[in-house]
Formats: sequence, structure tokens, C-alpha cells
Amino acid sequence: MTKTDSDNSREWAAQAYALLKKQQEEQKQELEKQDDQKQGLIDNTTIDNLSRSPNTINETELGEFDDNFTWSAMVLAAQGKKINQISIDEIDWLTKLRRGLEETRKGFVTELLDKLGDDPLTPESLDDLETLLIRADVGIDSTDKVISSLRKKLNEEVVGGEAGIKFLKKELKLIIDKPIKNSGVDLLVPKKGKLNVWLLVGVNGVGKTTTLGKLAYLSSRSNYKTLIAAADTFRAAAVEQLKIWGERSNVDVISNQSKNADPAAVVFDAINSAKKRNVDLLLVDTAGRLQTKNNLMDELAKIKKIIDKKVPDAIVESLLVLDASQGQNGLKQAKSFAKSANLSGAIITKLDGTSRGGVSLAVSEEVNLPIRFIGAGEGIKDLRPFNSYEFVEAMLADQ
Ligand SMILES: Nc1nc2c(ncn2[C@@H]2O[C@H](COP(=O)(O)OP(=O)(O)OP(=O)(O)O)[C@@H](O)[C@H]2O)c(=O)[nH]1
Ligand SMILES: [Mg+2]
Repeated sequence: MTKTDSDNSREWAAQAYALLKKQQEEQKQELEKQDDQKQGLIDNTTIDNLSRSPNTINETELGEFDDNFTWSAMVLAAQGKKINQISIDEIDWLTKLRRGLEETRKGFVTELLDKLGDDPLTPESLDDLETLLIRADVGIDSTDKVISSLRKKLNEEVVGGEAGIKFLKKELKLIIDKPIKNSGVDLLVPKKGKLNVWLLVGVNGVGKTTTLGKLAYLSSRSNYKTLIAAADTFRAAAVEQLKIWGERSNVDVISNQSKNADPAAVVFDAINSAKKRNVDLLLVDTAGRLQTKNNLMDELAKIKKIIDKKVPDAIVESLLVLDASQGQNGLKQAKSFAKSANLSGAIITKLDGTSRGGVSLAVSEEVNLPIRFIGAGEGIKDLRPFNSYEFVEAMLADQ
């Protein structure tokens, strides 16, 4: 980026910041006015109770006007957003994503830039890049692909360090986008007028239940009528955990508290409820399954069978939840699940604080699954639809 470009970016970001600041002040004043009016009508105890309600999700506060803000604003601008279309939530998310991928970036871009300096790429620097990509868990297939494209480019022309990074971003994005394009669906959203059933599957502790809670929030906030099925009947605390998430976003949870309840029976009840209530999206939490235990895979097949039988025209998504911090291990899981569970997409969690964010590329290239959402934190807003441009920019941000 030339000096003028970066000055312009900062100025653009500063204008966006000023606008958001003004909007936030106005909102605060409006809320205070409403509070004053309420004070006149109800006593203080009621107000205290209201403010403590678990259903209240704090509005995101505008942070500092710093590098994070500028970078996030620029990523939005590069995707065609206008200054007045930027929201605090989007900035907040991009900041989290960039921070989350910091560890992946540190072992990668920083070292790469150090090695490259301002000099043009050489065959030796490609060897270094190859090692770094493998170390960031990008996977052998994706790495081979990227390196051979770069090698080809090097044979044709001189490639400077900055141009090299730009080319690298483009190649990585192509890899991630391929399964998304092949699926014919760029952005996974529930189809209106149909029952959409999203099954969340994956091994123990990867973040299925948490992700489901965040999805319930996103979905109900986007005005889809949402319902949760607590089909993890193996773990006693699973239903309670889901109910807390359900309460936070005002989404009901269908469960069967009896011991050893049949997961497929819970899904059966949930479908009945969903039909009665005209639900758009039914989110199904499943138990942490080990791919080596066939009975657990059978359980999943049974759940699917019930759905197909009861609502043959439902739109079913089987989404594999993967913990990014498990790197290549997670990839192995993905491969064995993909074989037996007929998956339609992946959700990558725990991108905050791992150095293995590159595994997302391996999932796209080696398991051929479109990544639909990514999670970068334990909060209810820490999940977003996957955006390959934002992901690659955050993974290779140069600061
Ligand atoms: N830092 C971080 N933690 C996460 C994220 N997603 C989930 N977690 C945490 O990971 C832990 C396990 O999450 P769960 O949602 O219970 O995982 P699960 O897959 O449902 O686990 P089982 O039901 O036992 O199979 C919890 O402590 C979550 O708070 C994330 O994106 N970032
Ligand atoms: Mg769970």
C-alpha cells in the first residue's frame, strides 16, 4: 500500500468512526429518555429486575479508533460497503477475527515478511513459504497447490514480496471458495416457507452446543422462527446448557429429561412442535460422537431417517463442528465423519487464540466441505457466517 493509499484509508475509516460514534451517542440519549419515561411509570425494583433479565444482550460498544478499527473498516470497504452502511457489530466481529487469527499469523506472515523483506520472491523463499504453510496446518494438498501456482508465476515474471502476498491471498481464497461454489449456495440461510433442519455433529467438546446457542441467537435476531432440539441425551447437563442458550435468545428447547431417552425420539417430538408452530429453523444438538463407535454413527443415521420420514420436504443440513485448535487431528475427524455421516458443511470454532487457523483450508481442499460459519469466542455474538475474503485478509493481515 502506498503512503497516499494508507492515508486515504485512515481518513475513510475516521469518517466511518465519527459516524458510528454519533449514532451511538444518539442511541444512548434515546435509551436514557425512554428510561426517564419508565421511571415515572414503574418503581425502581422493576427497573432493576428488567436490567438484570437474562434475555437482555448488551449492545456492542464502539471501541477505540485504532489499527483494529481502521483495518476492519477497510476490509468492509473493500467489499463495497459505504461509510453509512458499516455497523459496530461488524467492526467488532472483524476485530475479534483478526485478533483471533493473530497466533496463526504470527507464525506465518510475520516470519514470511521477515524472510522476504522487500526482495522479489526466489525459489528458496518458496521453500520457506511451503514450510510455513504446513506449520500453520494448511495441509499438504492445499500447500502443494499454492506453491506450484506461485512457482509457475515466478517462472513467468519477477514477483515482489507484496505482490507475492497478494497472489497468495488470491490462491488461498480460491481453495476455500471451491466447495462453497460447488454447493451452489454462497451463504447458508434458512429458506422461508419450509422447515429447515440443521444438525450439529462432531466429536466431544469441539463446541457443538455453544455454536448451536450462537446460531439460535443469529437466527431469531434475523426473524426466523427458531426451535432447538436437545438430542444429546448422553450427557446429563446437555439439556440445561441448551436451555440457558435458548433463554438468551428467546428460543424454546424441546427435550426429554428421562434417562437414556432416545435422541431420535426427541427429534420426532421437536419436528411435531416445529410443524405446529410453523418454525423456519430447527437446530438439533447431538452428542459428542466418536467416529470409531459405530453405534453413535448409527444414532445419527436414525435421526436423519426420522427427519426424512416425517418431513421429506425439509431442507436438512448436517454441519460438522470442528475445533480449529485441534489442527490435523480435527481434519482426521472431518474425514472419517464425511465418510459416514453425509455432511453438507463445516463450522470452524475456537479460531480465537489458536495458531492452527490454517486448518480451515485443509477442510476445504481435502474434505471438500463448504465452511458455513466460524466461531471466535465464547460469547453469543462470537459466530458469524463464513466470509472467505475476510478470513484470508485476517489470516494474512500485515500488522
Ligand atoms: N475460546 C472459544 N471457546 C469455545 C468456542 N466455542 C466453544 N467454546 C468452548 O468449548 C467448550 C466446549 O463447548 P461445547 O459447546 O460444550 O462443546 P460440545 O461439542 O457441545 O461438547 P460435548 O457436548 O461434550 O460433545 C466450552 O467451554 C465452550 O465455551 C470458541 O469459538 N472459542
Ligand atoms: Mg454439547
